[in-house]
Amino acid sequence: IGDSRGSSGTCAKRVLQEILPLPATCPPEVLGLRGAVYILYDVNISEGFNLRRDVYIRMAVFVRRLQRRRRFRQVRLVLPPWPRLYHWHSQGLQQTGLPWSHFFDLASLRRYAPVLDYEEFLTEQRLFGNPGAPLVHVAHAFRLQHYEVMLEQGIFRDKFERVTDKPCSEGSLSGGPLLQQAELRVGRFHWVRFQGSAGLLEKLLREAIAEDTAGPEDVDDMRTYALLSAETVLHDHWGDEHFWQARRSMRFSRRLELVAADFRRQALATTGASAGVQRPAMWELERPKRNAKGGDYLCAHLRRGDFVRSREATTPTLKTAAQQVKQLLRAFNVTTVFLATDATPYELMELKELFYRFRLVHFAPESNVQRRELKDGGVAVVDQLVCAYARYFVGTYESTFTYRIYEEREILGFTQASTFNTFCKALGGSCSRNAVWPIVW
Ligand code: GFB
Repeated sequence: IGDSRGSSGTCAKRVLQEILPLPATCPPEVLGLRGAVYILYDVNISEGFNLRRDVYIRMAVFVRRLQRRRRFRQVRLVLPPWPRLYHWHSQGLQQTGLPWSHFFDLASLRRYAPVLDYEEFLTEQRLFGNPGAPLVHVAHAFRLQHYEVMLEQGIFRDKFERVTDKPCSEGSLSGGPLLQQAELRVGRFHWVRFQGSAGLLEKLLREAIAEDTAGPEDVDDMRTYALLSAETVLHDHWGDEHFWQARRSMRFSRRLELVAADFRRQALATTGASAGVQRPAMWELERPKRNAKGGDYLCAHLRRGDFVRSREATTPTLKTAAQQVKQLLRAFNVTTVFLATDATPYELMELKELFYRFRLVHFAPESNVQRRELKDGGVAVVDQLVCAYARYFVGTYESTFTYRIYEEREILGFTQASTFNTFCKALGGSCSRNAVWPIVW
């Protein structure tokens, strides 16, 4: 922020101390926000937590690259508050509009890409965008949608096309306020057919900026854009080192890590050291390795819920899943299985009976206070973090929840054979397997 002498320094110090209102002499350049471009994004409401994590990576890799361009040196990716997701069933919990800091270590994310939690964005807007204004102006909102026909003469081309472009009267959109945030007001709204990777978004943004910028003096203004249905955008290069850097930077929040570590120690007698997992304090210090051993337990991620109906052909019954796990327990000469699942309490009881003679461990918050603190999303993260340290892991076919556990174990240094395993519909017979996407350093 510079030195603390003079009016700018004083002003910066006051911002840091969060003393409001700011003096009129505190311009955006004090915090290096001149010409800042804020990118808001959201994901179709029906998408689950773990696909949203993948969409984040697409956006983070894009924004990190964009930052290298002169015009976008001050770009910031605004993390969309988590809406109440379809899979978060528990009643009586406040599960709407959760910040990313609830789940992730923002300092770690920020060492990869310039991201802001939504509240941080609002603070910057209120301090420097239009101080005192209750509403935040979003210059353009783009709702992305797929082309009806993807291939042109058999070829997939990166392209986009604005279908409609209209001013938003009173800034409102059909279907409610942008990102469910009442203070956002949209200048122009566009439907955009979009096909291609995140890099193509730069062109879309440049076009919008060029339309908004009346003259060179405008270039320093702060501007905000929104990309809606961002899941339409593809990775620039899926699974390359940039993907993995962004993925490694997605460390979970310290609080969730601690809950998982306590549980692993108490219920499964496993610590990082006993599992042969050394995790540096910062993701940047991680190095390739394949020597993690894992705790004295296997982990099974058994996806139930909507999968039982919508993926009946590939999702095992409770009985056939239990048969497969018991076979693994015998093969590894291990007696404990940790079960991560979205099964109903009734299904869980049935599973416990099926594991008669073995030890079945399942994580549940130890009190209502902890349940309120973690919420459904936090409980699911703890499940993932416990599976990440298991001797052997088996997951559900085509579940992104399972895929994120594969990735976590790749980062922690497990062998591929102990990680990339998939439940079969039944023991024996043909079996669809998940793809193997090993880590790239
Ligand atoms: O994460 P997710 O997108 O994975 O959605 P899929 C599944 C959600 O269900 C998780 C809960 O985010 C959790 O809230 N859940 C699933 C679990 N497994 C567990 C578990 O082991 N423990 C806990 N605590 N919670 C997608 C869906 O699911 O599959 C889409 O999001 C769609 O709606 C698609 O159905 C086919 O990839 O498994």
